[in-house]
Amino acid sequence: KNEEALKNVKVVFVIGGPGSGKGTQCERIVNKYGFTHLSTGDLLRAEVASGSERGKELTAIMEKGELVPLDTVLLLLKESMLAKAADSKGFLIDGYPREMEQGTRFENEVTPCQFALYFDVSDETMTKRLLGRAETSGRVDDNEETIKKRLKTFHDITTPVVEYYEKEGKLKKVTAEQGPDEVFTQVEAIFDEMFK
Ligand code: B4P
Repeated sequence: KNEEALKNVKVVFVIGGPGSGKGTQCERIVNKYGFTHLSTGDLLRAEVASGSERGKELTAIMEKGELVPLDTVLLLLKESMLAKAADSKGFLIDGYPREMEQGTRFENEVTPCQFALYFDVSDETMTKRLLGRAETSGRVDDNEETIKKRLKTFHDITTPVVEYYEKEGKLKKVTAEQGPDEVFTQVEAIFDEMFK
């Protein structure tokens, strides 16, 4: 029954390295196009903040810049989608899929994505942004050492996901080096085209 409720929802995956601007752009997409934003990073941090036993394990993984186990992420994601499905016109799934199996499992068990939005940025720019955010974020993973590991995880494990959706003809790439306004102009062109 649960699966039924999610079968016809529209889903856009949002992929990009750490600090590529996913969260920032998703906020703007929600304001203009009315999608429901679900960030797997935010869901995991909420789980940590709840103080649960599972949360403690998650902190240790995130501090190392590694990926949280697939089943944990997928379960959190499905739960929040179900809670919001009734009044959602579509979901922006931010920070997911980060590994091949996350994509295939989701598309088999929930629904295929409309497309994957990819924010392409240099390591140098991502590092600069994250170090900037580190001054105020209080996040366990916004420090130089963890940022290096997050970038490595991205290149080793997430790049094949990007290549997969490109091959499928479902990748929409945005060059995200410039400021939020310039990046959003590219995002708008994609959403206007896809959902006109
Ligand atoms: P996330 O929360 O997804 O963190 P992130 O990749 O750093 O992206 P975030 O959204 O925070 O940053 P953004 O680019 O928007 O993941 C954290 C950790 O959670 C992962 O390392 C992993 O351990 C775990 N995790 C999450 N999802 C998982 C999954 N699916 N499977 C397994 N594990 C998972 O912004 C960064 C900064 O840049 C901000 O300060 C922003 O203001 C600034 N900025 C953005 N755009 C800009 C622009 N155009 N110009 C200048 N600054 C900009």
